[in-house]
Amino acid sequence: MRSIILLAFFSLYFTFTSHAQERLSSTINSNWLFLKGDTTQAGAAAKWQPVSVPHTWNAQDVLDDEPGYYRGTGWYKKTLYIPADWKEKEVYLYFEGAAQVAEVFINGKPVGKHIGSYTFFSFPISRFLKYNAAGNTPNQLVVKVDNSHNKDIPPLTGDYTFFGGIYRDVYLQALDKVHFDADNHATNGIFIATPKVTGDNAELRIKGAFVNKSNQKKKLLVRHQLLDADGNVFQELKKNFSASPGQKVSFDQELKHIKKARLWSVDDPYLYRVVSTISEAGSSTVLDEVTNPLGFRWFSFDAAKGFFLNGEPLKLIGASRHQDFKEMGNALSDAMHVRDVGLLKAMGGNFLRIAHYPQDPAILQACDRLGILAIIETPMGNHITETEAFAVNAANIQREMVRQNYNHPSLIVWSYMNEVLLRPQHEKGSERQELYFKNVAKLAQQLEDLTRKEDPHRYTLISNNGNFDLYNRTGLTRIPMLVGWNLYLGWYTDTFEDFGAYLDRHHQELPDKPVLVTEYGADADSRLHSFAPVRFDKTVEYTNAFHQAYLKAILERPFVAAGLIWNLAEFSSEHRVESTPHINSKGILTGDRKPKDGYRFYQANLLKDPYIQIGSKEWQLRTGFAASETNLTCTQAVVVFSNQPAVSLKLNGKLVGTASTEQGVVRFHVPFINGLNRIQAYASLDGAEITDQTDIQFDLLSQNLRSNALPFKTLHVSLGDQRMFYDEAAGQVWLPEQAYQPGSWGYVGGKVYTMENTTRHSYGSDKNILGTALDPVYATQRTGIEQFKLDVPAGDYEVTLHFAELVSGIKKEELAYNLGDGKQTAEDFEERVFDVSVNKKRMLSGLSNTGYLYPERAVSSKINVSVKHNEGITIGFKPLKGEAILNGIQVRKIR
Ligand code: GCB
Ligand code: CA
Repeated sequence: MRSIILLAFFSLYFTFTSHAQERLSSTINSNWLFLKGDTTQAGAAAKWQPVSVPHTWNAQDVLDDEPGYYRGTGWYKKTLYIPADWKEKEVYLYFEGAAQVAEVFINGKPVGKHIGSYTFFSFPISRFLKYNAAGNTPNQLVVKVDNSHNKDIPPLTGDYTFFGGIYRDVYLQALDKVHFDADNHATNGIFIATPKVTGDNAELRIKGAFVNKSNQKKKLLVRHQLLDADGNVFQELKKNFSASPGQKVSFDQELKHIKKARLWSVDDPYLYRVVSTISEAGSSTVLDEVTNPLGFRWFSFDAAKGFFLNGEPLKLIGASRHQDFKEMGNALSDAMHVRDVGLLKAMGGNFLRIAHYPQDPAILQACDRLGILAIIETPMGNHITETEAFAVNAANIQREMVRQNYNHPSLIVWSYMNEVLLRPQHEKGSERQELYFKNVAKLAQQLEDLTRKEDPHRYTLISNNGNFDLYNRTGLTRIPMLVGWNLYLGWYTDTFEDFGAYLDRHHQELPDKPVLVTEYGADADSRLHSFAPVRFDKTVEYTNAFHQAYLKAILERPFVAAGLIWNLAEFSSEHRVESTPHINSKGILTGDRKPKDGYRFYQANLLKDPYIQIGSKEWQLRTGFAASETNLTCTQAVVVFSNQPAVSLKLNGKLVGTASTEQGVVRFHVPFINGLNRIQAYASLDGAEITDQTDIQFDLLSQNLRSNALPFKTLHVSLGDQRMFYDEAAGQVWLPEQAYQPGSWGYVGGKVYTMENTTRHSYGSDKNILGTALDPVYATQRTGIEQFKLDVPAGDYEVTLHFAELVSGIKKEELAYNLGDGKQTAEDFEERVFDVSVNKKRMLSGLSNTGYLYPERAVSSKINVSVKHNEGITIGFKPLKGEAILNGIQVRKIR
């Protein structure tokens, strides 16, 4: 271990001595020690864990089923060895992010503090350091990080997990005494704008500052070279300055009439680089050098005609993105960030909303390079705190965001405040609440003014939830240059046909305000399917219909500048308590970035190259009932996504049909057979063909449980449910419930459980059912069930009964996605007690919600049944108090 550190140190040292002039910057991500807990634990006896950054202390918290995650203090420490000749340098520590308050100490002395989880920060540390003498001289770097809730630091609340830790890269930097300003909000001191670009003429303006920390007066040359993509000098700007010891010198240099600049666009994201150097006049020795991206493009938003890039109309279609990954929290490598931008590009998207906070620098770098336009926003949503401290923090974060991301040509919009009136504070309709609204608008105006002053070349935006009147009345639709609506009609409210009407209303009532749909989406649990989808069932099929309707409405309206899917990928939201607890499943990719049908749908609509993909490929095992004893097939839909006009489909080599695509979608009715079903989809393009293929296993069942053709094996039924649920790990498909028919199977009596006392629709209960990963089975229920009957042949069977006490809904005043804490008390539900018998034998006695049936917790019971003759299996439910319930049942023939 020690030798590795020494080696690392020596290589760093030699790199340095051989290029004495350059700014040195390298990550110090390895070999940290971490301690979770408060200060008293940070003493000598404490157990420090070796970690490397990026690191979050909440990675484990997101793996369990229990609600909540650690919000508190974590300590990091690391030993630093500083080369002896860095004495002549200015040394900095640079953090790309730490959540949410970080305090840095070196050798026991406080170096600085940073507030805010999502912006970069840096500190000059020379005066705290001990430099290597003969051997290595250790310096102790300690960082205290705290992600506790703090009423003065945005975000206060939100539908995402506020992971804590040093979750991005950390750099150690050594600068010459003469260097570009490194004390301006962790920027590199250079700010590049293209105030005016047209097809053949461009203007460039480079502002910034440098400092002379040496003890001599210096004559210096500042030079900016514009290099084209091949590294050739395209333009150059230079100027001489003289700087006294300690002086900071600002510059503002302009180049007008740049001819023949190659434009940056989404199809041709041509990038120049600006290499800025400082050297002593008359010397070739470079004292400092930094590089920034440059793209020549111009753009505008028009309230009637939408968005224009380089004078051409461009419908902006894309997605929002959170910065976490399945089971990893937010501590990701750069490669994982970059990959997401690539996935958006590969979808055919051209627009990214960096939501709900600034993200890793790799994101905008990738946008620049791949040709994805972007919105970036500060982390303020749902509500504000009406304190001076909150306003100051919000302004600081805003300023940091703008300065740190200023040079990216892909970035076109600064945003702040997401759905800031979602949780209006104070009593509804009270004067105090009106004052609160005024305070929100006042803060918005301050942030707006600040942003426009910082950057007059980009647009500003506030994103609102779908409460038109409130945002309008409080002035929030007038303050920013652009209005964003996050719309979930057909999901949280109304039907998706109402979506277009909402946009038309905006167009009518705010005809001068360009409008962007900054969010739209619906949960899709890839395990759930339905051939008769309904709102809130979280099936793939409902979400497909939702996206079809939304994309159509967006494309039909030229005044709508942009449509942004919520969300590119499923993300962590610890408070979520639905079919995939702790996860918001609106992503069109899974949390580990596998395509869902939503992604395929957009590919089929947006990609120009020939495209064909079979939908729901992840649904590899299907089940269904044979048409009859002699027709051993079961016809189910298979969806194909393609950008070709017509698509054909074969099943096991035989043509099923050819059909025209509509909105990139075709639905085939496929007669599945028992066993392997090879599905091939293809489209022919002049002479050639594009194809896709998938294998689906089909377990063909018979409704006649005594069928000879298809003898009974197993059955898995989710009660109170009309969906199919694929449990991949168990290799099982749960079927929808049905009423009992003689010769077959099903329930007798009772009704489907629906959540009461709620304004929102749910499918069964929308709570997290603890103790299981099969939430959809347990969250749906038949209440008041009398019997469940199966007319199985003689044999030995295993019957598993699944129960969960589902209680009430969320309180009425709770809003859309704030789903409460999942805790219920005894007053929330009525007592129930019931017995369960199997073939008249009492097997479960006095099952009650004051006993075994804890609220929202999975309970199952396995019973062996011997069926002698033709009596089949009858499970009887006898209520003693309240009603009996059943959530799921599985029956397996043993012999
Ligand atoms: C919204 C929020 C976003 C949520 C989303 C949802 O409006 O802006 O943070 O995640 O809705 O899924 O409910
Ligand atoms: Ca169920």
